[in-house]
Amino acid sequence: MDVSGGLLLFMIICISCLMLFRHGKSWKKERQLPPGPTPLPLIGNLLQLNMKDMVKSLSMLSEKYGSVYTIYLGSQPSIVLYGYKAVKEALIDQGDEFSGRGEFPVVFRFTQGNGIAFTNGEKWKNLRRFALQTLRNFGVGKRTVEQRIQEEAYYLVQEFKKTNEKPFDPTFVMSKAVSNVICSVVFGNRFDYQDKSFLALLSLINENFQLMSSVWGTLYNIFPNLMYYLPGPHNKIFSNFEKLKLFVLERIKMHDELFDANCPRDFIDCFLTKMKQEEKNPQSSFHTETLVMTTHNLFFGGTETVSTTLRYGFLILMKYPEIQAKVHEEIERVIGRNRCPSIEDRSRMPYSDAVIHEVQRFADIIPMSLPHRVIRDTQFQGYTLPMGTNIIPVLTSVHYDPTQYKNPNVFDPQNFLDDKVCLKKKDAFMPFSSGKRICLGESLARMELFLYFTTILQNFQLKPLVSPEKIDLTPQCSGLGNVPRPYQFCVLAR
Ligand code: D3G
Repeated sequence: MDVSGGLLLFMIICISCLMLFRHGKSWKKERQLPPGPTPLPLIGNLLQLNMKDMVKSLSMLSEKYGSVYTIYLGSQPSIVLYGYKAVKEALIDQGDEFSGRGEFPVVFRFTQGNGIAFTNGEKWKNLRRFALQTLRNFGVGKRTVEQRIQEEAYYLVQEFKKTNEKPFDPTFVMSKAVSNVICSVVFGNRFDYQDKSFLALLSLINENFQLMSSVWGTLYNIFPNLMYYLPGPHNKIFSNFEKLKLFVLERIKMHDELFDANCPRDFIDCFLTKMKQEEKNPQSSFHTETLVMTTHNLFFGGTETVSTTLRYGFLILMKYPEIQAKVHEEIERVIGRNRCPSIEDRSRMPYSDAVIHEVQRFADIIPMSLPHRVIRDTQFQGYTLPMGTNIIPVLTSVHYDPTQYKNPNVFDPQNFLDDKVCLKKKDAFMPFSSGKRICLGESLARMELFLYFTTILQNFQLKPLVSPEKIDLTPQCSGLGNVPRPYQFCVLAR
């Protein structure tokens, strides 16, 4: 070995020792953390985790380490909560302590802590309070939005009819219908289904949900400092987010130009009003960056999760035609053919309601929630979790908890029906997560799911292109989301 080779080797040994020493120190500090697999310097528990299916790895680790354990994603510890009991005790019983948003680098690189879904502290509290109030003022959870969804469901039916019983992929027509509801509330208008630029935006959202659910999104979240410099599909996430941001910025500019304080048209106008009211407050949570990112979060979150659930739901109903037939029967009996479904019908349609709940449980669209963190030093199940520790509440482990559901791997609407065939509420049902970070669009999403499902099934029978046994319900990829495999189907007029 020559001198430079020796020097290089010496330096590598020094750096490795330094890292092991640093790791050892932080280990000591974290010695009160729950048990878990031994991490390696820098890569943490990478060797124990399958990037393609994190939930499966977390499930296997829970068999050895129990319902609360520590894993290292890179050099960062995260506490995994596995099973209904652990998730409930954290997110509900100790809801305040567990109310922080954990690290999510793939989104943070873009939002810089300014979007409502990915911010913390007073900023988050102020934005959340404001958003909930403003969404309510624009009719979310009320008749105004119900009518908006009914109108959109009508357009959706017209689009389905245009297919003339020929096969088609429902992805984008569904995201157009779903997105138009949040667009009406946030931007003040819906978009025409033929609008090419609207379709382009929805493609960006759809692609980002897929990329964030792929190995690349998962790797970025674990090794942001390395992935930042590496080429690969993950870089598309950021260019797509930038394009979405440009669109949002343009809409905000248009709102600013036509702004009339006496006549707020939508969420953006109300935010602009709030910005003007707090102009002199340097601590204000309401400024252009929080407006842009909050609008983006509502647009993204309000589009992709509901349309993915509906897309998964159609696939499930085609796999189980006897369940689809029972929904048809209930719609026929309760609503008939001469009027459109309304939210009032829901209480008289326990079977359809149970099917929708079961779709949400089974499809389990956001399997690990969005990451949480504890906002102060927290005692939990005999451990001390230092302030800021990341928390992974595994929602799959709630939805597939054998102590809560008889045969969790089987799709069965009876999970949500009692002996009297009434809807049975289950505590272990958290598709919107739970506690203080529960999805702020929950009531809007539930309305959309009910009205779109029932309106489509009132008008059509869903017919697969392959025999039901051949339909594969396992996700195409699983990360941030569980994304269903792409498919085409025919819709036959009833
Ligand atoms: C992702 C990126 C930007 N804004 C929102 C999201 C997101 C993912 C899942 C949900 O929101 C929950 N509705």
